[in-house]
Amino acid sequence: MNAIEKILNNESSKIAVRDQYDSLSYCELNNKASNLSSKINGQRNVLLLVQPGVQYSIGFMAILKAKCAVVPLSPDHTFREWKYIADDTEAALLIYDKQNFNEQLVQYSKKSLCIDDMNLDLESGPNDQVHKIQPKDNALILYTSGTSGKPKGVPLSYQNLDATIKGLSEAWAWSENDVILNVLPMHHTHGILNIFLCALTNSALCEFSPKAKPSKILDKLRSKKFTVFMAVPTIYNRLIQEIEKENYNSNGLKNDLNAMRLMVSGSAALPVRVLEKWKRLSGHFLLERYGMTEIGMALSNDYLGERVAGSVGKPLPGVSIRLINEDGEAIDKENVSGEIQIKGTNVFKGYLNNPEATQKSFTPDGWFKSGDIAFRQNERYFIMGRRSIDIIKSGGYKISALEIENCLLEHELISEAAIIGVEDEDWGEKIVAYLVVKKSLKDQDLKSWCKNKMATYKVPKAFVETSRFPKNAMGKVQKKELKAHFTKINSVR
Ligand code: MLC
Ligand code: AMP
Repeated sequence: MNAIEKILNNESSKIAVRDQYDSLSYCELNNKASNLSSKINGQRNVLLLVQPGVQYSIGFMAILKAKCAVVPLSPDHTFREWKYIADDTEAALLIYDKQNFNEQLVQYSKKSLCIDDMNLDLESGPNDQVHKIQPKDNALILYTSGTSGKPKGVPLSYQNLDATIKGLSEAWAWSENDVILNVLPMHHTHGILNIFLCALTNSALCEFSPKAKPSKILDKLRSKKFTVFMAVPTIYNRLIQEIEKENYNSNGLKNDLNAMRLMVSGSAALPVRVLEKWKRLSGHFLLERYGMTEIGMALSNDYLGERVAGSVGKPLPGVSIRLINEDGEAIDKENVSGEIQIKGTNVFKGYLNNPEATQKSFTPDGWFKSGDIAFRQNERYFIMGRRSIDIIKSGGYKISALEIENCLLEHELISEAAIIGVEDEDWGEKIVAYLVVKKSLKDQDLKSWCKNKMATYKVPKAFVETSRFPKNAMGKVQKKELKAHFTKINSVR
């Protein structure tokens, strides 16, 4: 049975999802989702703008039960960003909650439903017959930043989701006894696929605690109620800082955390320094894995076997990986770096409405080109960086330099803009804007201006004004030089 089919047909009285307000069993979740789905029928792609939690879970499953694709929107985005996705997916319906009510978006949407206003407690759902899926149908459309500026829609079929969920379930030994704490946003792969859908496929319990502060996460983890936790490196780094600040007793902490069977890090490179500190403080050797919106998960350290610091491990079940050199040839030797390319049922078919980007992203023989550079040692992969300087990973979010540059150029006083990602202990990479301006601008004014146009996590953390950019003979901005310049001016300060 397909993983999602398993969730949609689970009638058990075991608790499936919990948040600070409510909890639902699998049976209750499916009944409510069935009731809501009867209001959705006939739409194709449905926008879901609901706070991570129980209501989000109902909305998500209802959309699938109505045989539509879920298009999750981030509560942190601006109307402009939502509108882009609404237009690109030609979504005919928006499901939102009161907390995220946005008049402009509701007015813009052809049809909208406020999930909080609906009575979903009918005796049984109108659709509560056995729910069947078509493996090749799209279940989910996620948006990811690209090198070309505008975010790209990534349609994921039931088959794609099933491949990653089953691969992770086997590799990480998921079971119905698992209880996972979910602190991640619910519009990206890590939160949706690795946490939410893996937990529910395995009849486990997923507890949502969105945007929890490090102290709250630590309290929860120490409660001994959870068996699995997954986060991005920034979150582990902040937990370490909290432990050090509060002077936790290390033995006590280790004891409190020994109910956890698995702690995973992913979405960005985990610095070995963070891995080692976390191991010393918590007793857990973080399991690092590698994935991407377009492919779900591809590589993982062993759950039971040896985990290697700095490595993202070996291919997950059903995933084929190869490294390709600059001449497009497969590398068969160890310790030689090349681009990671991926094949498998987990890999999506192509970007939404974007055949050109799709064609560029696959080789003629069907391998997906990740743009990430790695080498292999003792059959394990080590990520070295990305092919494009214009793709930045900050706190686990992928951010396109070009998207921010294009936006900054709309400012009447900015004549040129170059965005770079500079190494940062907290964010992994921090966004910095270099600007050529017609008149000097205050950082605070620029930040406020940006916040009207883009999610705050995309807003540059620093602005540097300059009279001209270093460019090569072709007129291309030399971003490596800007990075070196930023490092230099900050080491002097
Ligand atoms: C928040 N801010 C960020 C940011 N997150 N800035 C840069 N990068 C980020 N990631 C902004 C805030 O809006 C705020 O702006 C300021 O920085 C300080 O915020 P904060 O309170 O310190 O941040 P917080 O809200 O606690 O969020 C930090 C975080 C969050 C790490 C919890 O960024 C997060 O949840 N990241 C996970 C992203 C994720 O799930 N990625 C998976 C992608 S899937 P201001 O101006 O208001 O002060 C994928 C595939 C795979 O990658 O392999 O998994
Ligand atoms: P996204 O497009 O948001 O899904 O991000 C996918 C990208 O995150 C990958 O292409 C990598 O660059 C990066 N990534 C994910 N996991 C890791 C990891 N463990 N180490 C380094 N980079 C990672």
